[in-house]
Amino acid sequence: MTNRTIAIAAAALAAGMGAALAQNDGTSFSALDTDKSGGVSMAELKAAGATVTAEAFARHDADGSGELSASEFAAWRGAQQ
Ligand SMILES: [Ca+2]
Repeated sequence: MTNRTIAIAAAALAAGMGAALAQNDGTSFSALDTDKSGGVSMAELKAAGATVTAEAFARHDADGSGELSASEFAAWRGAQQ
């Protein structure tokens, strides 16, 4: 492997890592649903560093499932802004 090849490989690796970080920046529903249950639990929100109270979580957990569905999550995110 030439030095140039190594540099290209390193750049590709860095780009790949950037994409991985972007997917896991804690802002998307799928990134927050770390156990892929189809819902975001209070624990998953807190693990991502979100500030959420039990009261606010319960208010947005419209069906009382204990997790925010994609639509419940969208409503919660909307209320954060
Ligand atoms: Ca989940």
